Amino acid sequence: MAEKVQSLESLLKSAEDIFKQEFGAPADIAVSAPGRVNLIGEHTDYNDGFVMPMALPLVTVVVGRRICGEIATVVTTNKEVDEPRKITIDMPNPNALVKTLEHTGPKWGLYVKGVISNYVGGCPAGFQAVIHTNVPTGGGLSSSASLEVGIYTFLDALTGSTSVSSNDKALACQRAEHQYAGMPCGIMDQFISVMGKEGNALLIDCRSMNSELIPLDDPKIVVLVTNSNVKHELTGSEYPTRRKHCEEAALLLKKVSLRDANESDIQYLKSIEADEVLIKRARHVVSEIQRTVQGATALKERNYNKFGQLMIESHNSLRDDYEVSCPEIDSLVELALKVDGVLGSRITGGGFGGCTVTLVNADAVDKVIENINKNYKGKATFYVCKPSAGARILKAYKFPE
Ligand code: GAF
Repeated sequence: MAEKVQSLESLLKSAEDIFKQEFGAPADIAVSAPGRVNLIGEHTDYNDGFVMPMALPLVTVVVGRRICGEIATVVTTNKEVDEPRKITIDMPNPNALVKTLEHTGPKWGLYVKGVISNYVGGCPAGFQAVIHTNVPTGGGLSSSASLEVGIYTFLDALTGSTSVSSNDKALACQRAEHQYAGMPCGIMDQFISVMGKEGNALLIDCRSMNSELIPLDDPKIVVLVTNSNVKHELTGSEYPTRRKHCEEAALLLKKVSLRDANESDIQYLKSIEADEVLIKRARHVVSEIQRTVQGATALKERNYNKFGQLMIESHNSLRDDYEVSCPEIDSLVELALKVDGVLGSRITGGGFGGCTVTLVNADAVDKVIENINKNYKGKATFYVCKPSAGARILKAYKFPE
């Protein structure tokens, strides 16, 4: 059986109850920000390429209230993160040019501090907040971006700020992750968490930051997310290395980024006997950008067989050329593809564990789950997901116009 995703209303109610117990007063602000699953376009965002994620019904909720003074007290209910799960932050002086906060404390708190110090809306004062989430931690579904975007949206609700564009909001959250978590991520995860729309995937051009809604609301088709529940601790070191390989390949080709490369550039790399690893990385990125653009057309035409085929090619390229898969994930993809009615399946997110995404006819979902439960060596978790909304303010102060 797929997991029953806790509704936003029920998640919000629990968060508000916990806030009241913790701080002895009701929360008067509430926001939510989703995790994401990427349908196609993996490791292309930091190459200025295209990606096509959708926002998930799995969300991070932040509830709280403003208080007098310059101290923020933030509690997370997530049992999977480091302790302490309650931190206090001296809010940066709103007039200071540089709002750097100390890089100390638990990692989840660094995301919070990163967003506060990169916030470009109004002047956040002191506050109390509870963070409550059902996005699996470290499962490749962007729990970090949903936390960053959740905190940013909370600060918007706290200050009444509406002055910043969605792109700038996503960029501020990306800077928070670069500076405070040391993860040189692309823009995909923050962008979709801000901009997701119900019933649609989003084709994002990571160079121009323009995006196009791609309807994905056919009741006969299901997006099944399968969590391998494994996390090989490689993402931290391997992700920056992949990024470096891409930059090196682009440099050899005298291109701004691999977005500007094509198949003849791969032939050129071979002809100058460039390092085999760089050739493989570049081949993945060049072909994945093409697949993503083709995938968007296929989805618009409701050509799910074509889209599924592109997903399979994407997975093979990520496994063989980009080398970011792992045996558990490969096994989940193979087990899904064995079932009639499965259109495509692939690894999703940064890699080295986490989740797969499978496009499947609605009447075959149970058989996929059954086949995986029977044959997968570990314990998988399943989510049947509909494209959902981006970050939202659920409850706010009334600010004068
Ligand atoms: C992680 C990163 F945060 C994204 O920016 C993206 O590069 C993804 O890995 C791979 O497509 O989620």
